Amino acid sequence: MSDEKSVLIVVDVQNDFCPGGALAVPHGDEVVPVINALAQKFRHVAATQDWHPKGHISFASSHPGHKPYEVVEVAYGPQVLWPHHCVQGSRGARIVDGLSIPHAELLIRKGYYKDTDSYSGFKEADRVTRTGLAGYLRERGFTTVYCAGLATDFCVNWTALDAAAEGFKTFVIEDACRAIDLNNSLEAARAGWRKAGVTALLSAEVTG
Ligand code: VGL
Ligand code: ZN
Repeated sequence: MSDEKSVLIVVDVQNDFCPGGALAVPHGDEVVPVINALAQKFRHVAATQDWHPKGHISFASSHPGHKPYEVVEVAYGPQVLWPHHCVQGSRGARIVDGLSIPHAELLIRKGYYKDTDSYSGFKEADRVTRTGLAGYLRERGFTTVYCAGLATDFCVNWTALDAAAEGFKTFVIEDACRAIDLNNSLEAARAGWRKAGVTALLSAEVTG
C-alpha cells in the first residue's frame, strides 16, 4: 500500500518465536519470506518487539509450582504462563536476521514492565498502560493498519483488536502470520475480529 495513510505493523518476528526458540510458534519462520515480499508493497512499516525483563510475570519460572501454558490469576486478570522468552538483550529477543524491512520507521517494544505482560503493541495487559503506538500513528496521519507476524492468536490478535478499538481501519494478513493455537485460541481470535470489524486478508489481496 503505497498510500500515505496505511501502515504495516510487523509483530514480534523474533528468534524466540521461531523453530529452535524458547517459545517457538509452529512454522513461525515461514512468515519471514511472506512479510519480506509484503513489506515491499508498503510505503510505511512499523514493527513491535516483545521485550521482557528477567523474572517477568508471564514466565512460568516466576510462579513456583506452575508450568508453562497454565493460567494463573494476577492483578489484571488471567495470565497465561510461558517459557521464559524474549529477555531484553538476549539472542532470542532479536528480530529474526532474515527479516528484511529496512524501511521500517518505528520499532516499538512492549512487555518491559516486570509485573505486566503486553501482547498488544498498543496497550499492556492491565488494559491501561499505553505503549505510545496509537499516538504515534495518529500523529503521523495513518488511518489504516495492516497486521502481520507472530503469533496470530496472541500478539497479532491483541494488536489488531486494539488498533480497531483506537479507530483505525484494521486488517490481519493471515498468510503473513502463524498461530500458537492454545485451547482453540485461533478460532476465538477470528471470532473476535469479526465482532470488532477487523478484516482477515491474504497478502495476495494487498495491492501495491
Ligand atoms: C507472544 C506469548 C508471549 C506473541 C508474546 O508474540 O504472540 N506470545 N509473548
Ligand atoms: Zn512475551
